[in-house]
Amino acid sequence: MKATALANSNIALIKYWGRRDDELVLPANSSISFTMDEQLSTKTTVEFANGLASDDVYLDGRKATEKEYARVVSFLDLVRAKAGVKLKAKVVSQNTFPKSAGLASSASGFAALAAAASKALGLGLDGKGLSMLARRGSGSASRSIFGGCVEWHAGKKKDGSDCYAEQISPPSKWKDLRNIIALSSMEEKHIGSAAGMGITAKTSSLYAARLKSVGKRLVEMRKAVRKRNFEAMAPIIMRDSDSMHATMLDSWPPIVYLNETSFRIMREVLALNQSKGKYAAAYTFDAGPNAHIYTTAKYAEEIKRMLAELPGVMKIIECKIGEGIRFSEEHLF
Ligand code: 2P0
Repeated sequence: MKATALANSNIALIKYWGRRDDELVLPANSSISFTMDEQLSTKTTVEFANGLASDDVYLDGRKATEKEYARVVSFLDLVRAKAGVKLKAKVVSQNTFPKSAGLASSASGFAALAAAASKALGLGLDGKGLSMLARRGSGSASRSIFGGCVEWHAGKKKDGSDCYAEQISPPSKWKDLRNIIALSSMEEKHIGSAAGMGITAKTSSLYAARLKSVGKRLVEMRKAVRKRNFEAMAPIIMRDSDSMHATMLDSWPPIVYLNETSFRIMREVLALNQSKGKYAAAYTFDAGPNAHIYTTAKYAEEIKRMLAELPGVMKIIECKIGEGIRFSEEHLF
């Protein structure tokens, strides 16, 4: 009753920020992302066994903190309930990148955990079922089940049965696309995503306007993805990130994830596009200050050189578009 799965992180083009149901993790709007390559991945081994008195959780070579442990155990409880078993589990998980560096480790983390735990208990879930399960651990994890370009449907039903992710374009169609990541902070975020989006939904007067405009951007983004038209995608990507961060700043107390380096990078990307006379690149930021610059292979070196010269940029990672979850026989214990 042991299984190992790998999942990669994903970076949204149309963001998820706000829920219609906290318990079931149902988002207020649909979102669209690209799954990253193996540089941003999590490998997780889960074993359910007789004789374990309690769950045992290790992350990146150390025992999980109390908070991490509680989150993993409540997720394992969901999987156990589905399988009708009471067995405790040992979980060992390894990230290829620093946790909480704003690189969406919970997306790859809960996607890998959902895949490994459900396989270990023989649940036999398909991609849709896995994305619905992963969603309960972390909303964005539902998208990391699949590779390429992925849409997570918000759905309308109260029970969440129409709320799942699916691939809308395979990674093979995006060989030329890059996400150049500029890390400008390794600190933990000052407020977690779940708490942050709750505050925004409750207090920001811009939030309702964002939900309205997201609907339009989703329609345009699906069309641009279908046509593989990066130039059409770029302004939508930037404006959706700006819209989300505006509602964060409009929250009370205000939520501010971006730092001086983030704003500097926004200006540099806009200037680059201006100088090329076209959309060569698009910035986007999650719940953290690190920049994700979507671009094509042609401009990757130029953008990396630009970033390397900026004060505050600590590390640059060039990611390609990656695959969804994989299973492995090379267990972590
Ligand atoms: C997204 N984010 O669509 C949005 C955009 C962040 C901004 O889903 O706090 O990585 O670890 O549960 O799951 C962030 O959510 O955050 C997220 P935690 P998670 O990707």
